[in-house]
Order: sequence, then C-alpha cells, then structure tokens
Amino acid sequence: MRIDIITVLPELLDSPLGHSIMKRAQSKGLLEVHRHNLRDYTPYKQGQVDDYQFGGGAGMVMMPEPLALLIEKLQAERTYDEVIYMTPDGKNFDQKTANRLSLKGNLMIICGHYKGIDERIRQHFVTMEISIGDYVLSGGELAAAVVVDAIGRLIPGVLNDETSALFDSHQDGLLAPPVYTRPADFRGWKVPDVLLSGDPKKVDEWRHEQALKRTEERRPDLLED
Ligand code: 6GU
Repeated sequence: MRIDIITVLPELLDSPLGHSIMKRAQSKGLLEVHRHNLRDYTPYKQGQVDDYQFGGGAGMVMMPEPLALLIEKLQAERTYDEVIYMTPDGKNFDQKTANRLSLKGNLMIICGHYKGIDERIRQHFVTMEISIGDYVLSGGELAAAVVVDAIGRLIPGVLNDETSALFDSHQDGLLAPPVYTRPADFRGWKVPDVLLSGDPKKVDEWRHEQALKRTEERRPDLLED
C-alpha cells in the first residue's frame, strides 16, 4: 500500500511513523508513506498557503490553488482509491473503516490547519472525510498518523503471530480481555488459575467471558448492534 500525505508540517509525522510496527511495515516494503510539503507547491510568494476567510471572522483558511496543484500532480502519477481529508467534522474513524482501508492500494491524506481548507477542495477532490474523535486538534497530522498506524498494522504480512490483530480490542466488536505475564504471583496478587491450567479450551472460554464482561461494563454501546 502507498499513502501520500499532504501537510504543511511533514516533520510532525516523522516520529509516529518511524518506529515499531510502522517502521517494520515500511522496511518490509508492505507500506510506503510519502509526505509532501504543501509549501513547495504554492504559486504564491514566501510559501503562502493560507489566507483570510471571505465574509470575515477569525482564523485563516488553506487556499485552494496549492492544494489543487499538488492533488492533481499526484493523481496524474497514479489512481487513488480514496482522497481523505482529516477534519473534526468528518465521519468518526473506527476499526471497521480501518479494516476496509487496509485493503486499498493507494490512499491520499490531506492534513488541514487553521480553520481548515477551502470548501471547494472538499467538494471537487475529497472522497472521504475522517475525524478521530469529538475534540479539536491543532492540525490533521497527528490524526493522520493515528489513521496510518491503524491501517498499516492490518496490511497482510505486517503483523506476525505474536502481534496478530485478530484478538485486538474492537476487532471482533468486543474489548480485549485482561492479560498477564510473569511472575504468576506478584506481591501476593495472583494470575487467575485458569490461565495457568494448560487447558486451551478453558482459557478461550475465560477470555471470551472476560471480553464480554469488560464490554458490558465499559462500552455497552458496542453490544447494541
Ligand atoms: Cl482529523 N483533525 C483535527 N484538526 N482535529 C481533530 C480531528 C482531525 N479528529 C478529531 N479532532
């Protein structure tokens, strides 16, 4: 999978995408992330990419011209399955969306700043708008990093058995059960006996019960559908 990210702050994406599973996905050649600095594509002086909003009011808006030039340059090079705009008024991102996007070949992600991007870019180029939750971030970059991480780890071959996504919270619509490691007795706090029983069927049953219990207690909304 190839992901092209349009941003005015490419450095903000270095660290989140440069370690651990995201690093491995890229060095294995299963994921390519290309960042493009919007300022390199502006026809305006001094790298200007934003301007005052028509109608007045506080806050700058990202101008359509630099975005259109960069989006069209990328679209001339390959076909994109989705052109995604990261915005707090987008559709809430969830595991189902991550699963679906992980099967795509080419994605473009546009990170907004300030008051956002000119509406005409959303109407004419963007095919999907994503929010990562009901709060406001300073820009779309950290949200884009979240989305790329969630998608990237699902690309076939990225995770091995040990890190398998199959038992993640949300993957089966339930929260994950509790986990324990050595020692079996830490300060008198004991690991549940069933996990030491060596009986895989009992362990599976216990984990499923615990997942259900956790979901009922913490996220009953997940059990509604
Ligand atoms: Cl995608 N962008 C920004 N700026 N804030 C957000 C968001 C995105 N998702 C939640 N808050």
